[in-house]
Amino acid sequence: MKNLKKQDRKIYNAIQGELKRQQEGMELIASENYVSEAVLEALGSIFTNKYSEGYPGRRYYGGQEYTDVIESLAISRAKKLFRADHINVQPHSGAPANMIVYSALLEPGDKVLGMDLSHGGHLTHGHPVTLPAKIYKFIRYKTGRDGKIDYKELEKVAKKIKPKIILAGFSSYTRQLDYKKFSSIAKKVGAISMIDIAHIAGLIAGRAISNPVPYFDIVTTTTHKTLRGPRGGMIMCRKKFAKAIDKSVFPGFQGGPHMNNIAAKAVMLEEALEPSFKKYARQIIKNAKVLEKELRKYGFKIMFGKTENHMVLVDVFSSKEVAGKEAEVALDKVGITVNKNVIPDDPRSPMDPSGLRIGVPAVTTRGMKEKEIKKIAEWINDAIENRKNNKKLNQIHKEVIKLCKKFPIYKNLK
Ligand code: DSN
Repeated sequence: MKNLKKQDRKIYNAIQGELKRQQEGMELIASENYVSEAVLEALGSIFTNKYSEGYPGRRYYGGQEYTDVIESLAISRAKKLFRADHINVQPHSGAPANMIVYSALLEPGDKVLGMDLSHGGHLTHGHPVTLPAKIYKFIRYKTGRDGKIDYKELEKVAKKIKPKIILAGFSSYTRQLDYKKFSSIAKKVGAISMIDIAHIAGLIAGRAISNPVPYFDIVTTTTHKTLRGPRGGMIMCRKKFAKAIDKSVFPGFQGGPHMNNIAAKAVMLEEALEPSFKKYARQIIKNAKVLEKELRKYGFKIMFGKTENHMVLVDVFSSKEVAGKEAEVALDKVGITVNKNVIPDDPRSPMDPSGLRIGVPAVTTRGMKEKEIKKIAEWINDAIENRKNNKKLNQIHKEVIKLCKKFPIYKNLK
């Protein structure tokens, strides 16, 4: 970064600080990951200079011979990976991808049945503070005492309210979804079936969990979580929805696609087709299960019964008598990054909820396995229990940095 260093020292210094934070920190935010240096190079490429409204072979401006190459490659690689009929790789991220789908398929006031936020759903699945919830009518389903979605209740509600879309998917739910049930309930009530796989796309791509694409009419995802690509979104759909989705992306919702980002998505998709990505995806699940087992041993209450994906949600308030926010701050002090999170029907406020969401995709990318995960669980427990003991926190922090240095993320970045 010699040009940046010379021209804009303040930004350069912040990037260097962030690099050190990422290298020396234990990243356990379930939605974060580290892209490869090849993905970074594509993202930082001169494709950022180009406007290319439209789609390969039918753009509005000239000079598209290379943008068409990269977007076509991204599409064909994504199709191979997810076996989808149609894919749009232009959405800027997950929230716009969901909004694009709603506006393609719904009229204002139409009903959507989606998962409740505190039960693991996402803000864009109908939380009242969001724009979609102001335009469409969201009715939200929940999980039962056993941590599973109550599909009988879901069917009953669907029959009663007749939603236009039944939406599956989550951002803090840890169990595998029953794709067949979602799809058959949607068919029974004449709804469009949609799933948001943002969190688990990498596990699906790596065949560590089964592929929902054959069961759903519409699939949205981000590209930067378990999939380990640049920040971005994608929409997959059955042929019959392709035209409506493409029109809703452009000109309906977005302007020029971010071609540097699409180039980086294409690089990530090729990486995800490699056999090593399958190993990565399987290791994520092994690591998450070890984390669950260890945290349980230390007395943490595990939500939803268990984990079947890349993360664990714990009720830290009832387990350790510490609020989510305070636990998050204590862990930050030892270089372990997690996020406070609501638990089902949380009695506490969303700004200071009862839970912590802890995910392993990023540490798994570094090469950490069961042995390191056991140590991480021990540090999480120690840091929370000794949150008022600065000496102990400093000692844990030193050990965290030492382990992170053994698993470097970027060997060539300076
Ligand atoms: N912020 C992402 C997550 O952490 O799940 C999704 O919005």
